[in-house]
Amino acid sequence: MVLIGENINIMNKQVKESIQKRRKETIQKIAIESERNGSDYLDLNIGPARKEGPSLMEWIIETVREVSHLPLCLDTTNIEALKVGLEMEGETAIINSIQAVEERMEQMLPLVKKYNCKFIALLLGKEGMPRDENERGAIAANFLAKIEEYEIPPSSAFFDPIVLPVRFQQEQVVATLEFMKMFRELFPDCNSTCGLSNVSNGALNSLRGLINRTYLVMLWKYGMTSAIIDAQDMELISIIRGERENIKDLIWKAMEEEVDLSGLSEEERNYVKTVYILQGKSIYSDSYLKL
Ligand code: THG
Repeated sequence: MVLIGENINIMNKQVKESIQKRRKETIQKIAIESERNGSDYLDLNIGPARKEGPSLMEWIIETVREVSHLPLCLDTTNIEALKVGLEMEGETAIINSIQAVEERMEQMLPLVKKYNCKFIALLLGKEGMPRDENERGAIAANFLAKIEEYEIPPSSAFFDPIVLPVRFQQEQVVATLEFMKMFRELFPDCNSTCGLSNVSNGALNSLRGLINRTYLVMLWKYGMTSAIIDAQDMELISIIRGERENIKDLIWKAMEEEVDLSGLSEEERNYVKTVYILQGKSIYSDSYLKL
């Protein structure tokens, strides 16, 4: 599983300030820590970057390159900024992301071709958010046809089925799982990824790590090949790296059958209860662990 550290993100207050004042320290600290914790890529999320997008992209890549050699995931909707990043990083970069809208695909797939880079194919079509797993499948099939039209290898695409918050859209969390269940069979040569932390947005801070970790292990069972994650969550990284096999096995088991909670540790019970929430078997509430 390819892990992309999400922490250099303009939505974070300190990162935003660091970018506005062009002060390298915060960003470099995050880059070093994300690499040390085991990230494979760093996501550089500079948002729409309407002002000075290209110079901002150049500055932030130079800033990160002074302290880390990890490959980069260029997270911006600003095409001019993206081009600067691709000139600097070439085929090691991942474009984050290309929306499944004709205009965006036709604008951006030639860049994938030119730089021979990878890209995230966001399953957000012209009608907006897909409603269920079948709409996700239809958008993905259409996207793959475009990719083939441009003679881009399907393995360069990381399909992102869009992860939404369980607190507000529990049925969509289930739909994304259902889509992933079909994915390997429908798109065997393609990669997949997601913005994992979206799933716990708005949930109690004390629950976020647990929800994120459980959901990623569930998506992993269905063959997800990558995720954009909180690189400060060492527990998440150690589970994915195979250092907590008991937790992984328990989550995979709870996905298939009713697990007897008596005799489990509190940590294990919490993982099992979270599986049932993310499968839609129990309804989410902030106090679900206490029920
Ligand atoms: N798919 C793709 N790219 C993405 C996303 C996606 N990039 C951005 C985002 N979604 C993934 N990255 C993050 C980064 C941070 C958080 C969530 C997703 C996050 N941050 C904290 C919070 O909101 O509480 C802190 C930020 C703040 O201070 O507000 O949750 O889905 N392809």
